Amino acid sequence: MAAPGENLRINADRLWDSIHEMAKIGPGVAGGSNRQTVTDEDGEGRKLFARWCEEAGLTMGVDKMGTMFAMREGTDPDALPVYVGSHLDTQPTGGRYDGVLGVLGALETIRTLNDLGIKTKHPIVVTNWTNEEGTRFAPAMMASGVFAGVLDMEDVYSHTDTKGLKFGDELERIGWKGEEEVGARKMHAFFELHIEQGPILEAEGKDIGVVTHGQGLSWTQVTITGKEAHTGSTPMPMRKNAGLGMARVLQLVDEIAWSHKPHAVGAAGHIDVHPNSRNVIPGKVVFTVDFRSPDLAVITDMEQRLKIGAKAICDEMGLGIEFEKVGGFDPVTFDENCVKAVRGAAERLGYSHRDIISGAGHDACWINKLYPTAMVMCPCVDGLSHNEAEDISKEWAAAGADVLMHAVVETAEIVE
Ligand code: HGY
Ligand code: MN
Ligand code: MN
Repeated sequence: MAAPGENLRINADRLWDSIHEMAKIGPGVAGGSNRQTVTDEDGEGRKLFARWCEEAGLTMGVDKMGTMFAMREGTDPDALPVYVGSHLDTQPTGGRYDGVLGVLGALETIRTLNDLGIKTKHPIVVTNWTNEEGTRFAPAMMASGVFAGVLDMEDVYSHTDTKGLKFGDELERIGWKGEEEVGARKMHAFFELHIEQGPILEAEGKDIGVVTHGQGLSWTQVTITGKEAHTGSTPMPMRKNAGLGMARVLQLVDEIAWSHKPHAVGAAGHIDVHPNSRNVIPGKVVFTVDFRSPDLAVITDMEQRLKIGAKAICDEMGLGIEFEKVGGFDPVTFDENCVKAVRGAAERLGYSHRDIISGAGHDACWINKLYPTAMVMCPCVDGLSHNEAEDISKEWAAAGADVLMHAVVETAEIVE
């Protein structure tokens, strides 16, 4: 397949303006974003994205998980489309670029092809996957997981947020539950642009990450039960302190992850304490342990040691403990040809680059199970993400979107 020439570049100002226009919807309190999945803010962001797609002449389809597919026709209607995109939902204290750069970078490809009147054999479909973050409703990468056949739609429809609202009801309430069967669409390939969310590219002065692999993820929800009692009048030997049990288990989580250095990581980001009252000893705590590694055997070892060690801690303290697997996927190896298209694009465009393993999970990790898939990464300041101070430069955004466009256009085959 002929690669486009090095002068084919996106419009960096237009991309940058679109990202910051989107950031006005569901703003965080500190300059980032709080556009959590299937909230009214998510609905507003979807409306803006849909308007931009219409202005770019794209045909919109929405599936039963609310994922948005905006298609630019190819010259060969029988050719499977090249899909390209990411997610518009954010963390509660998220940044402006996580996911958004990938969706709007994909849209910028279309806008640039339209400007130049470039046609491709394969259609190109810009995609906004529903609920990539998994923060309001677990698990992460929910819609792409249903699309890939690894999650059950009726089951995830019933998943609730901390207020007891159901995902399926909320998707319907914001008016974005589509008609299309999830997974019915067939792809020629899928590409995703994403900020690195780690420190490597910036530290090494690289413009582009050529993502060859993605590390695996395991989410185990742990429930520890003790006994509510007065924090003042209950003698220490009589306490059944679920909060203390959790503290000792979290120390164990840290030790387990460190035992597999340098790549494995472990922490708990979600913690609910009951009744969470200043003068009541916690009777119940619910928290999610997030383990990750590029090596599946390491993930399995960490899960097993968590269960054995946490059970021993709770037995010794007279506490109850339950475990529930609430999310996870195996380490990912992306498609060689798609990775080559990304690497070749970075070289052709003169961007410094290095191969990299994705530390975070992405929709591409699930789609890679079905179709040839690869990712492009750009640096982010101090490697910071899932924080309102998340930041990138316009130049990094443009480099990433240039490489994304070249990989997509080469794979979609330019028609002279
Ligand atoms: O959890 C993840 O890795 C992704 O940011 N949802
Ligand atoms: Mn993301
Ligand atoms: Mn994220």
